[in-house]
Amino acid sequence: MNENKTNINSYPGHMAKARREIKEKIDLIDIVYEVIDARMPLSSKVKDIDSLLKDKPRILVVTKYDLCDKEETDKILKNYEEQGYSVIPVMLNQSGTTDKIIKESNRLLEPMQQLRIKKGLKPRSIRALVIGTPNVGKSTLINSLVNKKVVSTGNRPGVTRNLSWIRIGQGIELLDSPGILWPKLDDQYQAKILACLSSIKEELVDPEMLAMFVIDLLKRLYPERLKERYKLVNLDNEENILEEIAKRRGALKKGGIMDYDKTYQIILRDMKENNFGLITVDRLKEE
Ligand SMILES: Nc1nc2c(ncn2[C@@H]2O[C@H](COP(=O)(O)OP(=O)(O)OP(=O)(O)O)[C@@H](O)[C@H]2O)c(=O)[nH]1
Ligand SMILES: [Mg+2]
Repeated sequence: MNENKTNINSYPGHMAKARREIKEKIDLIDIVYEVIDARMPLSSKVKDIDSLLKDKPRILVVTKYDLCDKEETDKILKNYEEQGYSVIPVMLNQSGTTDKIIKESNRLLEPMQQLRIKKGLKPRSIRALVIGTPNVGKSTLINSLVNKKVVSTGNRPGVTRNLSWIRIGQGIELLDSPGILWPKLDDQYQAKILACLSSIKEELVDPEMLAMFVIDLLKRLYPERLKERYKLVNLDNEENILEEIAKRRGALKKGGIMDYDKTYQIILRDMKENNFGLITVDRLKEE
């Protein structure tokens, strides 16, 4: 357990187990669906998995595209494409957006099927592994591909606990996996981004630290949205910002004293529930 909550370090035992299981099963896999969240297309990408995934063909599935700032997200997706990734944005709150994934999988695996035909074998079902950080939408993606609720989902990290196979029609078998992080979250900026968009368990993070991080982030990237949400006149002083939010939202204790804890929770909830509008919190580094 993390003793110092202002320094986020979350690597529960089940994540190490998931990595081990993926390592054991990878040879059975034809293609990997690597899932990232469109609101944090850089931060939500699992680190250190290239060697784990060997040289399997991959599709970068970008979930929550309906929730992001498309202009900013598209810049990052273009960069991934330039690096050679096959990138497919999806809106899993709507139906029909995953058809492209099946088409692209068949296209990427055509050489494998051709090889089988040459050897006198029949083409076989494609086996796809779904992988990603916690809460990015891996299980929702599977339900959407299958077109019914076959695995549990929820807007919090750690919903899926085990690797499990799901057979769907359309010649594909899917392997759902629990969200994974990496042993040392040494990039604390990235850790905070993951935490404020629900990919790290709330209990592990200091609410004051994270709420102030959110204020700072929005001040930098979306100052107008921040002002608009809480009807703030200016963003000059953090203490004033907190006080204004507390007043507007009635986060006050007896005698009108400001309730800091409640104020932090309001800010964190607004972030998790997308109440600042369509936002993307990652930016490519300037050249
Ligand atoms: N609006 C919107 N919500 C989505 C989308 N994809 C996933 N979600 C929501 O994101 C939350 C997390 O989805 P899950 O499928 O449980 O995520 P997961 O990656 O399986 O999470 P773990 O199993 O906990 O690692 C749920 O509340 C989903 O409804 C999307 O494209 N758009
Ligand atoms: Mg899941």
